[in-house]
Amino acid sequence: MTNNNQYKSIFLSDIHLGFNGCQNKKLEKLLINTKFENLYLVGDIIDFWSMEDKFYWPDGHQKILNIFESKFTEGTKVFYISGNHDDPLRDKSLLEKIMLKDDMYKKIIGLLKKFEHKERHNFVSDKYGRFLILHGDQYDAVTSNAKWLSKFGGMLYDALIIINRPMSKYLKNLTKKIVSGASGFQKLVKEECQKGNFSGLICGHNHRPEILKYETYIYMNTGDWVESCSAIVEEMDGTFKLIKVDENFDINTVSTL
Ligand SMILES: [Mn+2]
Repeated sequence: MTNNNQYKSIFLSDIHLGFNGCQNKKLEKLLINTKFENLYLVGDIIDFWSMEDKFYWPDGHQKILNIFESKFTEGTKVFYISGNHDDPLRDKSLLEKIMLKDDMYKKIIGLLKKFEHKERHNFVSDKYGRFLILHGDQYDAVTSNAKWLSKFGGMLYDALIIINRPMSKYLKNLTKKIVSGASGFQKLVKEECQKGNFSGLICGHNHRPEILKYETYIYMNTGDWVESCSAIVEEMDGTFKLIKVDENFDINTVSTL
């Protein structure tokens, strides 16, 4: 543990529960050792795409949802901001269709329905002002225009992660590069902030954890729980930190804002 373990807010994305590459044990360690008033789930928490290809739902993955539920019962505010892999949560008819397929889906979705759901959330930080929270796939032209290509990239990645981790990391970056192209992401962040009068953006999606400043705009990416095992936290004094659970299950601070 780095310092104290009481946070105002914690931001998690790309957990990919339901995918066998998810490092749920490390996340469990973080969750049971920290307290927080607000929990922001920034998309791709459940990997419905992977579960559709091959149904997978071990107890350890259910346990993560149970921890979220008990934190909620104890008074933590939980905001679920949907991503592309949990897109049934964006579409009622898709959600109803999926619930008919397996009772486990019913159980999972029933639990998630307790939380507040949205695709974009306005977050106010005492120290830095207004932030836009969204998953990030909204900026990924190919994901919305041709879901199959992005899905293919995902499948390729899922297959490779089992064979070779460093290689899969390289390929993930490569497929993301093809998918998102040189989209001028920083320009996009700036435009989005100017449009909505935000100080910055908090997202996930590309599995690259970072805290960046572009001109006066702040960009924070929570990373993922497949490879980086990282989260963004807001301290009680308003400081933001990027934290990471390492191979020894120790929690370290990577960068601070
Ligand atoms: Mn995503």
